[in-house]
Amino acid sequence: LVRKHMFPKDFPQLRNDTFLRAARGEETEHVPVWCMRQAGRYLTEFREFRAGKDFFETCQSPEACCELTLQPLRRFGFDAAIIFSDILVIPQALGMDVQMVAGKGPTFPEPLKEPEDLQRLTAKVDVGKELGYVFKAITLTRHKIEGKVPLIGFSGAPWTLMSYMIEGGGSNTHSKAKRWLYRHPEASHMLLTMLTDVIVEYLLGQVAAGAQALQVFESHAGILGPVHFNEYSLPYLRDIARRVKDELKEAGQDVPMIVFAKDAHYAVEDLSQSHYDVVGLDWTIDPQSARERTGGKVSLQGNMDPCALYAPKERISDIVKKMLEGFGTRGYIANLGHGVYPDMDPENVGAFVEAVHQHSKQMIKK
Ligand code: 1CP
Repeated sequence: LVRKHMFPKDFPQLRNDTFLRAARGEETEHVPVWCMRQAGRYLTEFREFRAGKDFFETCQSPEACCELTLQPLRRFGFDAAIIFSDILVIPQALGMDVQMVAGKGPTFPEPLKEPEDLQRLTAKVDVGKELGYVFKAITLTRHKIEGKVPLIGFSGAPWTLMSYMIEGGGSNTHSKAKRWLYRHPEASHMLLTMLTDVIVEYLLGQVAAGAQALQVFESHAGILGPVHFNEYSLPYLRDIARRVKDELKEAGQDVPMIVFAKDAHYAVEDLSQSHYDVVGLDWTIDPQSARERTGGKVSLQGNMDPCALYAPKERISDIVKKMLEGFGTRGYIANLGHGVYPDMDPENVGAFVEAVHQHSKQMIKK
């Protein structure tokens, strides 16, 4: 797929490859930093741009996605950008209706209820046709970013997408989706396999369009527990990385892949051996123990509590310093343990970015 779609697009030359080098475990002059949800409602310019527009229509406009991706880069010295989109574009590509309801979040009017409902899903998704708007957004953004920083593409992971498709939206217990795991294991694996096949093509299409790194979001890992994680999440995460990497290798490409399985601290060892270059961590795991448990085999990304950004700026600087000391400066990408909250003061996000750069430069010089 990459070979088929890859053609020279004359992208501007990359001027800051710190993030890519850290992902590969190479030396850097400072620790790179970006934030999950760095494009988001905490920015006034984001709220103004999004005002009155439908969320998924915004996702379908390459120009809008490009603008929203670039907004945080104009304010802060982030070392990477992540394409503005959403993980739920995949269920849409499979034929499901998803709406963004104000005050409620993403909503599926007709979620999957029983295994028979799998027949409603498109059996053979034409990824280029259904998700070509994301590829266009990536190509456009890669040009407009002018080589300032690398552009990250992303996808939701199979279990997380499955849980939305069955729950019909956000959930605390995920009990409807977990009911399938206990009651319909075969149908669950069938759905996870369908999703995996689409995700692999989707990620390869993003690279062909210009994505320079890929992150896979298993945001609902924590609800599973180790036994179910090993059966319903990890094999698919592994399969995605292996298939994407194999295909990229044949095309002579090497694009770092990040796996972020939120609240899956029990799985950190396994995740570090699942073909990803980087393991993203939430704040419930101690940096030093994460390093010890992953044995230097992968780079790590994370993991400051998003709420730590509510602290006064001097405190943020201290927290960042401790975090850097815990992870070390090599093979490390600073980030939050989850997305920036919508009520965050942008100045504190700026203080976080600056603290990472400042402290890490001093640590690396020594
Ligand atoms: O109107 C709005 O602006 C709504 C807020 C919003 C935004 C800014 C949503 C709705 N999605 C997004 C963009 C988005 N989503 C990005 C953009 C790039 C960036 O990070 O800057 C990304 C990477 C995502 C990925 C995403 N969407 C995840 C994985 C990351 C995570 O948060 O764990 C998940 C779980 C979603 C689903 C989703 N989309 C939006 C909301 C509010 C939710 C969560 C719903 C829930 O479970 O309650």
